[in-house]
Amino acid sequence: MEKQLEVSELSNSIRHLSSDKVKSALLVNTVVRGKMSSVLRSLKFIEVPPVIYSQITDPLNHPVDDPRFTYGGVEYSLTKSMIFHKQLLVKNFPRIFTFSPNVRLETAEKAKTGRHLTEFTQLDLEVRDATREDVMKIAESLIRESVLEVKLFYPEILEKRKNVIDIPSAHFRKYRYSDLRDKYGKDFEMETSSREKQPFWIVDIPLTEREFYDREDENEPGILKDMDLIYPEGYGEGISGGEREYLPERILERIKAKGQAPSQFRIFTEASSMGLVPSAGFGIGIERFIRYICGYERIEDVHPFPKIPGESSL
Ligand code: ASN
Repeated sequence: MEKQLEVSELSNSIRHLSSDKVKSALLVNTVVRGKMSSVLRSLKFIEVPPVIYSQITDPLNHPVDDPRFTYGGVEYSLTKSMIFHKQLLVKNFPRIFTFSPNVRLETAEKAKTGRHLTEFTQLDLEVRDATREDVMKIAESLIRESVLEVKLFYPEILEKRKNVIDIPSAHFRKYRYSDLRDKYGKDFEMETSSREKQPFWIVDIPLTEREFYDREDENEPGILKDMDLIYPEGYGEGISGGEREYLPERILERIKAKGQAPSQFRIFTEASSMGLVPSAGFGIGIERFIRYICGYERIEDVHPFPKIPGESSL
């Protein structure tokens, strides 16, 4: 018999969904999603529907269980990110966004970080002919405008979040990946996150640390034109994105360089030979952003039905 929620776990789950923390988080969630949509609409983005399952999805750069199922004799995965669908769409629709539900069955030890849910939503966007710097500006304005909106509607939620209220109107600081790693060693990301007071960018991430689809810098082989946004005060990573590889022969090379089987990405590589366009984009994890705004220790307090790595959930 497969495991099911125990009665005590069920009553904890029911208690959790009516907690004050979840209530505040849902208020912030409503404001943030509304504001992000309206900022993007004003920038002439169109909203596309999410893809929940597909024959192709993001391979990610770290191991997770891959929930697959067969339907009509065809094997599908649940979406880990809509990166490939964004690259296909952006050819016809130059500015797109979607609130994309993702499932990533992380290993149980990820529960310790306080920032991993195995089911979450990212606001995923892509812009045709854009540079990394163009989309970084969009991300900064989404964050700033959302915080201002939360402050307007629910100032009491931000009462103890002085650093959030002070989010700068100028650009966030930018660090090169190699500089931080040289200075702080292996755990540089969390180390810097704990030291900083404001969100900051990490740029120029090495090719070995990322998926095959981010574009290599022509002037700096081995380094990608990509970025992560890291929240301060130890909240960790909140956005990742970059410029994309769009040339079919280079996509294939990059898949092979990662030691991945090209057959796994056949649909995408075939689609790429029908013509992709240059683009840049990113995804911002909604629950992580709300956790940072609300100042919660653990991400599960953001969601009424949190899926915690390794745990049985409602
Ligand atoms: N959404 C991210 C991007 O656009 C990819 C990801 O979530 N892994 O780069």
